[in-house]
Amino acid sequence: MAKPLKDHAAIERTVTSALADQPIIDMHTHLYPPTFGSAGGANPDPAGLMLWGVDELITYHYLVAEVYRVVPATELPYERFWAMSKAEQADHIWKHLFVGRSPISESCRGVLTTLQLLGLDTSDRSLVGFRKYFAQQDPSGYIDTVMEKSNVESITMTNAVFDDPERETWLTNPKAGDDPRFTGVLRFDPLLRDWPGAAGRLAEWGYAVGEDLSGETIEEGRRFLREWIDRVRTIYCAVSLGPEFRYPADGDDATARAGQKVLEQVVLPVCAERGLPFAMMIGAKRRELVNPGLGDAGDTVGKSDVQSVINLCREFPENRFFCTMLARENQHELTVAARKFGNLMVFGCWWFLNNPSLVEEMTRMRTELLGVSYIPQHSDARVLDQLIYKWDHSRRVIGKVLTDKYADLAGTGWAVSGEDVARDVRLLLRDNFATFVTG
Ligand code: FIX
Ligand code: ZN
Repeated sequence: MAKPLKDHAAIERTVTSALADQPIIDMHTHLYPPTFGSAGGANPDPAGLMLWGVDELITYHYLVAEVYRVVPATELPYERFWAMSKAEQADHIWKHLFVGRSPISESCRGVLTTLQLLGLDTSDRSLVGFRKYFAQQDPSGYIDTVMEKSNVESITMTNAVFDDPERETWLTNPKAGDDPRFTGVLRFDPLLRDWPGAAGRLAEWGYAVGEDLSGETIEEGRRFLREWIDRVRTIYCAVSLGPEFRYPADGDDATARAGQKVLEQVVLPVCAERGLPFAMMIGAKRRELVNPGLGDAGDTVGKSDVQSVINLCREFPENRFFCTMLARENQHELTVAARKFGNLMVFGCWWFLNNPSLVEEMTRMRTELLGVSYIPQHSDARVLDQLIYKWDHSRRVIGKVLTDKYADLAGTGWAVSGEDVARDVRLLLRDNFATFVTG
């Protein structure tokens, strides 16, 4: 019989080391291997999709939004900011969010956690030394450094097939995704959010589809998905859906009705046929409705409809669904929905929820309602180095919650052992995902 953990301090030590020692599968990022072009280091490719280094960290769209709160567009027009070099943008953000004010927001703190855990001197308020360090790094070797420091064993990409640079990379270099440290996820938002636009693109690409979904459209849509699932070697398929997403769709909205038909007759059948989960990330209100001048920073959050997720899980029992919602207000109802369906796996504290106060609230609630049968976090990293801070910060909060929960458990007289904790942490940080993906 394994030795039971006696007191709160022993439990805390055990939980902290179990989390630190557990390699993570990061199930949702926007990261890429060097085959997609490296935008950092000594010879940056400005068109490269592999973002890394201090200037990319500082110009992450979360910080762009925050700097525009202190230097408004009336003072610095968006077009002027976007015309700056990456280093000039970083200098502007560093001056106003780090030197001119304390960098205590989660996004600012994250930059400093990353630099600190890389062993750099974060008491230095100049960027010169940091830039010198990154200029000396080799992109591929640096990926190993970041994965080792964050203890991430596998990085899941977001391969958005309707984004031209992404699609062209795959078509010109079939080996683009061969880096064993990365796995592919086929992302196709327009298929469900804007079928008329998507149909036009597919037709350009040689698929005999029609906006009216007639003729061979359904079969050709399935061919498109199958071909890209194979090219990307995708481990699940994904979309981001707005807060207005409903299943079934609102009868008056022709585009939404078309999206529903594509979901029912193309996406879910192909996912089921290939045994792939379908991930729905719901609640992002895109920048066109908010503030397009901010670019990726221009999106916001809206409350979504959990009943639509319930309807899908019930009506498609042969499909497996990942789901995360962006609004704090949706979290309790979505977590309760996960108690009703074994084919629903809730995951992550997405985007505007990835802050210690909300990660703690969500992780406590999920653990109390679901035990260890959920996926507490994904990084959503867009800049490689962010893996270091996003996982350091998340491990700390998840550790706080698990320590309390195991202490409560020990209080019942149940013998909590280090082996039990390590097993549960392995489920939370890796095996719940790995098992759900293979089905
Ligand atoms: O749709 C998504 O995958 C979102 O995560 C992104 O669009 C968003 O910009 C982001 O990176 C949030 O963290
Ligand atoms: Zn994302």
